[in-house]
Amino acid sequence: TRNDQHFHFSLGLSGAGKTSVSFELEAYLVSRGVPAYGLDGDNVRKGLNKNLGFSPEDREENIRRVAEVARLFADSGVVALCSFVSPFSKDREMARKIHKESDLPFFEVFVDTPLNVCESRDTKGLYKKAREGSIKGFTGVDQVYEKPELPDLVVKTVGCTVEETTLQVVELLEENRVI
Ligand code: GGZ
Ligand code: DAT
Repeated sequence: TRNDQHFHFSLGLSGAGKTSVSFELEAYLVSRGVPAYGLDGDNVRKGLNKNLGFSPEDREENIRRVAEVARLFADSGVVALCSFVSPFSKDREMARKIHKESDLPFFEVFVDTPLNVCESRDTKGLYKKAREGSIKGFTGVDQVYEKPELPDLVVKTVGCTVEETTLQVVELLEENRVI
């Protein structure tokens, strides 16, 4: 059916919890027989997008390619769960447009974790490097993060577990009869 063709886009700062939630959601969907696959910086930027960095232009191209790949996944019946910082509103609009033009459901989920929390998690030690100046153009430190104005869902990660946050996304998909 067309119902299992959809695209889920979660965005937020580095360390916000996008990948944790996406992977938990992937496991949840797959255990219920819904084919799903998580795309994120770790599996996309090392291969398909290895020629791209973090300038605004490269981030735009990163998101454009991810959206096109997600569209192909959706076409094949696999739910694409994409977790990218995607700091620029116009790039998120482009990803939405790519899906709307193919009549594919698109859900933008903002993982709204405050910068100071992301920085205290510093899961990969990148904030420390950005503060020291050894990484330039780091989102939230010396490059802008444009907060989503009208996401389909906003989830918090402070004071709740990965499972609890993921359930909020599951509810969004249920409300929209995707699952
Ligand atoms: C932001 C960076 C940067 C810079 C490396 N700015 O915690 P992470 O490690 O896994 O998430 C970040 C990831 C961001 O890649 P995306 O493809 O999601 O970015 S975008 O959507 O903006 O194209 C972080 C790491 O890569 N990283 N340098 N300068 N994040
Ligand atoms: P991102 O992909 O946004 O860079 P991540 O998933 O790699 O973030 O790291 C998020 C960290 O936060 C990870 O160590 C798990 C932790 N965390 C704590 N509570 C969370 C929640 N409710 N949802 C997601 N992550 C949470």
